[in-house]
Amino acid sequence: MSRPRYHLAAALGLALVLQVPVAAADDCAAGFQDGWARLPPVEMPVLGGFGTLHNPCDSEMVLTGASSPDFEDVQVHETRLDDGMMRMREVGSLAIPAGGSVALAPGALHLMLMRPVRALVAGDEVELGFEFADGTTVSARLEVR
Ligand SMILES: [Cu+2]
Repeated sequence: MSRPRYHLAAALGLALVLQVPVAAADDCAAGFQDGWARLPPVEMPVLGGFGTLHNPCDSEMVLTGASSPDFEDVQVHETRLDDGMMRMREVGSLAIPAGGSVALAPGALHLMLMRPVRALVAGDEVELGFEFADGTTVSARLEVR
């Protein structure tokens, strides 16, 4: 009975290894973790998207945009307190320092997932592709909550 368990552990271990960003200079890539999307409290065609962007590389990475097959449009937004009002505005690009990370969180920097192409309920997963200034892309999954 221990053999199947060993194989399962090996498979899980491999899956974990594959999710760790490779820090080698040649194929260094950004990563995105703990992704989730928040259903609006009232029926609106927009969800907030959150998670943490990681840059394990030796140089700054600049996020230039994101897209999703599950939404007609995805924007990167920041939330600012402006004359006592919380306002959001689109951010054209977002720098992630070398070896650093940037959190996308409610009330701060976030993704605006606009006009879902299908009805979404809590527990669904949506796909996202981040695009960086160096031409690389990083795909991610966000859990709908
Ligand atoms: Cu927004």
